[in-house]
Amino acid sequence: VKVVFHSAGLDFECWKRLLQRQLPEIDLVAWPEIGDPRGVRYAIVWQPPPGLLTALHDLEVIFTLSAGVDHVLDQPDLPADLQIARLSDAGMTPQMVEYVICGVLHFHRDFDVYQREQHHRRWQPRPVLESKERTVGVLGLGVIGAAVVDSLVSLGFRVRGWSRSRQTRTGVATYHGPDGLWQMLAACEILICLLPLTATTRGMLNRELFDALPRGACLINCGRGAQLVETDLLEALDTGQLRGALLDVLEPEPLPQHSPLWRHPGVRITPHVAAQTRNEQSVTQIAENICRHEAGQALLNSVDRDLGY
Ligand code: NDP
Ligand code: OXD
Repeated sequence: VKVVFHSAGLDFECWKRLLQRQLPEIDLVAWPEIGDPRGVRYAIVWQPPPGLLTALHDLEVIFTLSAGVDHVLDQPDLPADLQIARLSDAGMTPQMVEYVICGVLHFHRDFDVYQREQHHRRWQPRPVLESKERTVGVLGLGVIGAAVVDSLVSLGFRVRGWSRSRQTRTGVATYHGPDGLWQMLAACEILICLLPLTATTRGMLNRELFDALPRGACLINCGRGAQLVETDLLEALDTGQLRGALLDVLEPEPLPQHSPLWRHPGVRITPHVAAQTRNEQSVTQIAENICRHEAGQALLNSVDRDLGY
């Protein structure tokens, strides 16, 4: 069974070794040196390059090397009947928990304020709020969002969470659907986005949403850059409606040199590193799914193309 692989950032030889250890009959080939494309039924990709989808006529399943699948669904030449399976967790969840907790504590304990004070050689202690006096909201209660809200609850924060369908989590006030969003936002002093990029979530971190937060709220975006309207963020920071933003995902990536976000005092940026997939766990999920597909069984973590995630 020939499987095409494309990822700019991952070690192909390592992937080949790990996949063949689990499925010796797999011939993993790196795009574009794939030889005859006929009969290739599987591709494993992060950001498919132009031409890949049209060259592989016999493709049945595309496995993304990521939790988010926007980079595949955005492809104009994506065949309507192609199945897509994503990675779920794949070692990312504990990393995202660390990242978000780091960001929440950064704002909760005023590190952003003291960084600016230090710059001006000012010594100005502020009262320390207890975590139970702080409301944190999480957009997205999926595999990653659920673990994040649990960890915030364990630190004592007042936690609110939002999803598309109704979800319940111990210690979390949950909201769902468009109406639920506006109810939830009113109290969120720190808002974290862990949503997939879909037609509905694109551009939703915008002025209207920022205005629905308490004045001086903070934003942490770990979903996708295209969920954020950059000009609205800059305006909200400049008027003080938002106090600060920590952005791990940007649009486009890498962030262009001329972007005002690089130098804005209210913005901290990391280069899409909140959570990285672990090779062993990713290979195991994909190998299992190949076996399931070969046996005529439904794929795990398959993407609902209508919902976009
Ligand atoms: P899941 O599919 O498990 O969870 C998605 C969550 O978003 C679900 O709770 C879902 O609701 C909710 N959701 C989707 N659409 C809407 C909507 N229109 N309105 C309200 N809620 C919505 O995904 P993961 O938790 O695995 O990953 C989430 C995203 O995090 C990825 O798509 C990716 O963009 C991003 N990510 C970023 C990383 C980074 O390093 N920065 C690393 C990994 C992921 P419901 O529960 O009802 O289905
Ligand atoms: C992902 C990501 O979606 O790394 O897996 O952003």
